[in-house]
Amino acid sequence: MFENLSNRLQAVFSNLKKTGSIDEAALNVAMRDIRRALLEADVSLEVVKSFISEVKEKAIGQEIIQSISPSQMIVKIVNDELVNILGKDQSPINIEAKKPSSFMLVGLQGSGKTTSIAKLANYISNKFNKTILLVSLDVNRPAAFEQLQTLANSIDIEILPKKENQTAIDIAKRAITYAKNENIDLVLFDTAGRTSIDPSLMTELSDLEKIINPSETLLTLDSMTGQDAVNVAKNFSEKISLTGSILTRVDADMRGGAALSLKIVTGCPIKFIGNGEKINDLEIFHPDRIANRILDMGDVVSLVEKAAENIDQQEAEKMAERLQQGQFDLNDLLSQINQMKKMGGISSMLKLIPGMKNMGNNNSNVSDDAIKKQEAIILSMTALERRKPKMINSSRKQRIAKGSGTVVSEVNRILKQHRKMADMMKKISKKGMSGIQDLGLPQDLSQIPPELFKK
Ligand SMILES: Nc1nc2c(ncn2[C@@H]2O[C@H](COP(=O)(O)OP(=O)(O)O)[C@@H](O)[C@H]2O)c(=O)[nH]1
Ligand SMILES: [Mg+2]
Repeated sequence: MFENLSNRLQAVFSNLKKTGSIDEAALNVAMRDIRRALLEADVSLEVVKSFISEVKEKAIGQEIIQSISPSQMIVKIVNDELVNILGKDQSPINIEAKKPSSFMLVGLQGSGKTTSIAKLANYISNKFNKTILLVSLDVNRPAAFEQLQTLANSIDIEILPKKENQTAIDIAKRAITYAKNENIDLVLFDTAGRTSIDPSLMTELSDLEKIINPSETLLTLDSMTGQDAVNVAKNFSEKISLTGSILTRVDADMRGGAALSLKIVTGCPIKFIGNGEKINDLEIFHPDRIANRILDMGDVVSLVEKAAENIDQQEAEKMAERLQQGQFDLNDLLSQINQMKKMGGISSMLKLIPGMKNMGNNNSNVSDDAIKKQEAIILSMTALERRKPKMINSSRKQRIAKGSGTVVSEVNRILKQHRKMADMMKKISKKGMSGIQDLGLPQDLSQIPPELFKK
């Protein structure tokens, strides 16, 4: 999978590298080539558009990091955006504690349901040591049961025996009762498919969903069908509550467009990929590893990550120096908020100030909403206001509140917080640590701006 895309993207980067410095024209050429490469990989147009605009925006707004070349920076941006559209984090499967827990596999005929059920059963029984029951609910297709039975035997996993003239609903009920009696951990239901999206199939599946109450409803999709797979996924996700998908036949798919489009178009994460016909040909879907496979530039990506960490460190040290000198204006508060976001809490920052190493506590949880608000408030101030907060009178406060979508009391709160922190910094810089006691403030410095630490 992804061979062509991979080659195309690498060509784009080697061209960029030759260009040396990257101006807007060079960036536009690169973006045009990336767009073409994605479209040729059969990535959905919607996804291509958002991909390009994200990458472009980030490339333009990017702070310059010395020691990193612009083309390396763009590799990193493209990498991050690939991870992003692939779904960011790996989505684990949800095997509930209750017994039995159930998974339902759905999808069109021939998409790989039965094969994937067996692969999944094999994976889960090996990895989680669970007792598993396989159930075939496909009563339409001749030999559907036998196909699953052969697979079940080959991996030594139990299958619910066949009973003539039962409907899918009857079988599902029988399976649940059986699993309860036999103390089975997990029941995997293989459902019937159709050659195309069909209302009667959807009705059957949603009836089954009610009876089975699955903790995972996984849609199998043939990745070779590209954008058709994405449309199928869209259709299914409108009718039943999917928890994820299994993309099959990626071993035969040269383009990879479905993988790159699915998450954004359907909102549903890819959980596994099937990369062959054999029982072990199932892979957990890791967006970062797949992105790495596509770009094949892992060394550049980690180089840029390291350099960015260094920059954060340098910024934090600069700030610590200012704090020590008792300078602390709203710009400092703003960059402190930013640092906190990156570094995970004020405690990690205070560690950089001599004598404060032990002041940090566990309060490193930063509420995103509170932080966003505080940021918005400070950003709505003029440069002068940020340097001289004292000049912020009530009409200015009103303007700032309006500009940041907050209310005056919230502006007041952050000004008060800033004053407290600035006072404290001044005391500390004059008197060292004993200054803290003088202020009657809690020893625990990280409690100073409480809004920042609400969970
Ligand atoms: N190459 C390859 N073939 C697969 C994969 N998954 C399923 N198949 C094949 O696709 C065909 C249909 O699969 P099946 O599980 O019967 O589909 P179902 O109708 O959805 O149950 C079978 O021949 C499988 O061997 C895969 O990941 N890679
Ligand atoms: Mg089948």
